[in-house]
Amino acid sequence: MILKKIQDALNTQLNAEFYSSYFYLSMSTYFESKDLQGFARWFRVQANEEYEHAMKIFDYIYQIGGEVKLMQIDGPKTDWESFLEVFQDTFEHEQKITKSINELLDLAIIEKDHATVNFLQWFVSEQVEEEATSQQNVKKMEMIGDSKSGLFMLDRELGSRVNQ
Ligand code: OFO
Repeated sequence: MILKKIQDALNTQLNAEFYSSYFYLSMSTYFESKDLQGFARWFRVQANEEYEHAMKIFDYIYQIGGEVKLMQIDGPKTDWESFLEVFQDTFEHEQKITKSINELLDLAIIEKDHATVNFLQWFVSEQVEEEATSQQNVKKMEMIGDSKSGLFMLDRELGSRVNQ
């Protein structure tokens, strides 16, 4: 039987993943409005991935006999000072998510909830990848600077991202 504090923490993480999806969808709409369809596509795929992360937690809570509690999802930021800022926000957000996954894992370890410790391993690996990718995107945007052709090339590159 699932411990109430683990269930609550999983539900909080579930909400964070739904928020992530909403946050990235907001970035996607921002780039649509700037006619950067490749960037819009990349963030839309990212939003889909975050939804999948949320549903992994959703399914797991039921699998272990718990109860899913859906909570209000905060409204995401909808405008940015620059394209670079969007990518910086992405990296910063992923660092926050890593921290919350680690805290959840710490709790599962303290509570000796081995099933949840095992379940969270996938998220630990995923966060290494998510942070690396978002940091690479920031670096690429910094290299591009004010170059329109660089922006066009990166838009084309990111636009080739497909749903996994
Ligand atoms: Fe971005 O990995 Fe889930 O939140």
